[in-house]
Amino acid sequence: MKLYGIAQSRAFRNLWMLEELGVPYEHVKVGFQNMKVVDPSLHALNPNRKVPTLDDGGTVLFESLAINLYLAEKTGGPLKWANAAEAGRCYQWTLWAGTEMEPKSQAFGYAKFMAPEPRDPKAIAAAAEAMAPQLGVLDGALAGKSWLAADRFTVADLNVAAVLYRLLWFDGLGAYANAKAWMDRCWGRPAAVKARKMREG
Ligand SMILES: N[C@@H](CCC(=O)N[C@@H](CS)C(=O)NCC(=O)O)C(=O)O
Repeated sequence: MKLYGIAQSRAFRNLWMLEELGVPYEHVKVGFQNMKVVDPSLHALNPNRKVPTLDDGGTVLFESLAINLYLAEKTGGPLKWANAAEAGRCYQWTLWAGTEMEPKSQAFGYAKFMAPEPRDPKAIAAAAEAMAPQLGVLDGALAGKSWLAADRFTVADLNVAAVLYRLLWFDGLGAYANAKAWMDRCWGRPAAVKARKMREG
């Protein structure tokens, strides 16, 4: 199994998943030039010309969060749904992460870490404020619960937490006590710590 994409890209989400599952894989560290992937071998695999891309013995997939659902389905174990209701919640939270949350968390990450310097504190505050509805939903879903889709950590938790990576540097997360405690649980896992080391050094 080959995973294409440097750890500083969304491939990070799949590195975390692969480390959770403990399956053997080859990490092909395809990077960027001016924010574009220029490696022709990647272009041949993925018409979007983006990372991550997974090649599992000829099963070639793009979309980081879908790759994690595939890895859960293929490998099984506690990160996979155990019944239809858990499956529904894993798909629900994964799609929520990609559609409702990611545009907001990406905007926050851009304002805080990637916008040209000097970075505008007002833009950072506005991006943080824009996340409030979604963080409220997440916080409410976690009231009285440790995990999103089941009574254990699953791919749903991993996909949502991974989309919230930049919020590890969001001071305001403390206002959402359930979500903050859940983030701490997710990111305290040994596989998460290992994936962060790959990304952050
Ligand atoms: N929705 C896709 C987004 C993939 C994506 O935008 N990847 C970035 C790196 S994190 C990329 O390859 N960008 C190159 C480009 O936009 O040309 C996913 O989650 O996998």
